[in-house]
Parts: sequence; C-alpha cells; structure tokens
Amino acid sequence: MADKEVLQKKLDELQKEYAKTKHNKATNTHLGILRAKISNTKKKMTERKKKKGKGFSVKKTGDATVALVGFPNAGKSSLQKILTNVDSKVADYAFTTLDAIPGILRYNGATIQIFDLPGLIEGAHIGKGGGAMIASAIRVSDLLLFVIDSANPQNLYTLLKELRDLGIHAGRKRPDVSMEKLNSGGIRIENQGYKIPDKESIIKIINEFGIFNCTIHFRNDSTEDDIIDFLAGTDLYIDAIVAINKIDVNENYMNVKAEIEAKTKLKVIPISALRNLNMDELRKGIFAALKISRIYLKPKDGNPDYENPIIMPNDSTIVDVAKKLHSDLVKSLKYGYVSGRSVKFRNQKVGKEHILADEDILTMVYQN
Ligand SMILES: Nc1nc2c(ncn2[C@@H]2O[C@H](COP(=O)(O)OP(=O)(O)O)[C@@H](O)[C@H]2O)c(=O)[nH]1
Ligand SMILES: [Mg+2]
Repeated sequence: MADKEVLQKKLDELQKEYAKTKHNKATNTHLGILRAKISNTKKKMTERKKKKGKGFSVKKTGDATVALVGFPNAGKSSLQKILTNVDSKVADYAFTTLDAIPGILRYNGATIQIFDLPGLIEGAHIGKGGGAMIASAIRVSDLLLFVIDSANPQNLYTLLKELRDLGIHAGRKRPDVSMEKLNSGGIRIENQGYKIPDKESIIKIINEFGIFNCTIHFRNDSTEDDIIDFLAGTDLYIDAIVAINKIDVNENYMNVKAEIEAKTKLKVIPISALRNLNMDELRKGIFAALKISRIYLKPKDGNPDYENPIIMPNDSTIVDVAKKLHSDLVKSLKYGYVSGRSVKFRNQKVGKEHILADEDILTMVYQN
C-alpha cells in the first residue's frame, strides 16, 4: 500500500474509534490521546502534500505579521481594506495560486503586515486540503486576528477546534515541559509544586506514546492535553485576538463579547468594518497583542526622533536595539541614557543590558 493510503487508513480508524468512544470522565485521557494521534496523522499527511510542492508563500516583512482568520463573509476583506492600503476585493482575483496578498498597516510608527487567508479557511473544511498552507501561513505570523460575525460566535469555536486538529494552538502558551528518554528505570516525574495531573494519568499518557523509561520535567501548570500536545509534537502556538464584526446590526454584541471572553480567555474587540466602528480600539488591540515597543532614539545633544521609533519586542535591552540597528554597533556599545517608564529619572545612565519599556527615549553611547 502506498504511504498515503496507510496514513488515510490509520486516520479513518482513529476517527472511527474517536466517534464511538463515549465522552465522560473515565475516557477523557483516552480521547485526548486519540485527538493527538489524529492530529499527528493529519500533520503527516499535509507534510507529504507540502513536499509535493503546492505553492504558498507569505513573506515576512515589516515589524510584525498578522493573519486574518475567519469564515467566508465574516468581513475579512472589508476589514483588511480599512486597516491597510490593500483592496483585497481586487486582490481576490489574483488568488489563483493561493498566495496571500498582504496589506500594510502603519500604526504607532510600526509597519504591520496584515493578510487574509482567502480560499484557505472555508469554515468547517479547513482540514480538507488547506492544512499545510494554513500552517505555513500561520508559521510566519506573529498574531491571529479572528474575524467573526457577531451573530455567529460559534464559528470561532469551530475555527479554534479545526486549527487545534491541525496542531495549531491559537491563544495558548507552549507548555513548558521537557523530557529525557532513558534506557531503564520507568517514568520519573520532576515537578516543583506546579499543578499537574496525577502520576497514574501521566504515566498512562506517556506509555500510550510508546515511551516506558524517561524523566519528564514540568516548569509550569500543565493539563493532560498539554502533555499530549507536547508528546505529539504539535508544535505551533500563536497569540490570538478576536474581532466580532457587524455590531451595527447586532444589539446583543456585548453579551457575545462576554461569552467568548469567558469561554476562550481571548481578548474580544467589537467592531463594524462596514460602518468603521471602534477601529482605533482594534488597532490599539493589535499593537498590544503583538507585544512590541517603540523606542525613540535621541542623539546626545539633539531631540528624540518621535517619527521613526525603533520597533522592538517587549523587554528588549539596549544591546538588542544596537543589534537591530547594526550588528557592528554591538561591540562598541558602552552604556545608555534613558528617559521613560523603565527608569526613575530623566536621562538616567543605565548599563547596556538595561530592559527598555514602550516609548522609552534612548541615547546610546559608543566607544570611540
Ligand atoms: N452590516 C455589516 N455588514 C458588513 C460588515 N462588514 C462586512 N460586511 C458585509 O459582509 C459581506 C462580506 O464581507 P467581506 O469583507 O467580503 O467578507 P470576507 O468573506 O470575510 O472577506 C459584505 O457584503 C460586506 O459588505 C459590517 O460591519 N456590518
Ligand atoms: Mg474576502
């Protein structure tokens, strides 16, 4: 049998077993493991497709990249048009190759690339072929912006689940788990007071993956699903926020926002792309979710350049800024003067490992 058929057969069997297993407390772990195996098999199938060379390219440019994800008709193209310089209605016609055409949003001095995934995410069908393409598009993104019709919040849960089945965890942090395989000694668990499942469950899960001797380390609270994801190698974790659209025709949108936030812990911003409502709030939300900072450079005896901030990941040091400007600068960097939220005084002298905050003003001092 060809590789592909073997995988398909395995997938069918797993899905059949998943479908016939009753959902209750006793079967929870088993179902989780089945989910992981299904996702792993799907991943293998899409990887094969990718190797066969279906083209899909999104280049990373600018300071950050955001992908719009949503059902057809949710308002993605309308939103992209408002936020950026691109008219993707026009662009849509060019999507014969399924390449995503990015638009650029300039905000707070940052250049943020925003693209739509047209033709890729067709709601309930994303698993059916677009998997590799979605994964490669999401891989270059720093943030997913779910665009959801506020009248259909359940679409969000469908998307989250479908992405999860592809091994993509939107809005979740990578579980901090690591493992060393051993030749003997059984399963050893190292955990310093974090909330983790009971020992029997952990061992059962690890055994299911064919591992019988190892040390597993936990460095934060972890659920059974986290352990399964770690073992299955479903390795894409990405930040996400939600725009609930069409609030101009939905009086109930504040309840929808509250419901989604309670269920998913994702930040929800109500908007209307058609009526241009709450767009400032959305831009602000995107910027905050990207976790980037504006650093204004100031020559020793001059004024800060407020027009062209250096955009850095939050918690960057002065060395990081020097690296971004020019790697040659790093060697001669001595220290800095900083004004802003990361220091107590104006023009405070700080070491080059000082951690900067958004909107800090920085003067760098180099060795002559
Ligand atoms: N009432 C209302 N309609 C909207 C809004 N945003 C988009 N639409 C409409 O919804 C339809 C689908 O929009 P489009 O941007 O093409 O959605 P896409 O398929 O996700 O790209 C179009 O007819 C839009 O005019 C909104 O905020 N309110
Ligand atoms: Mg569209």
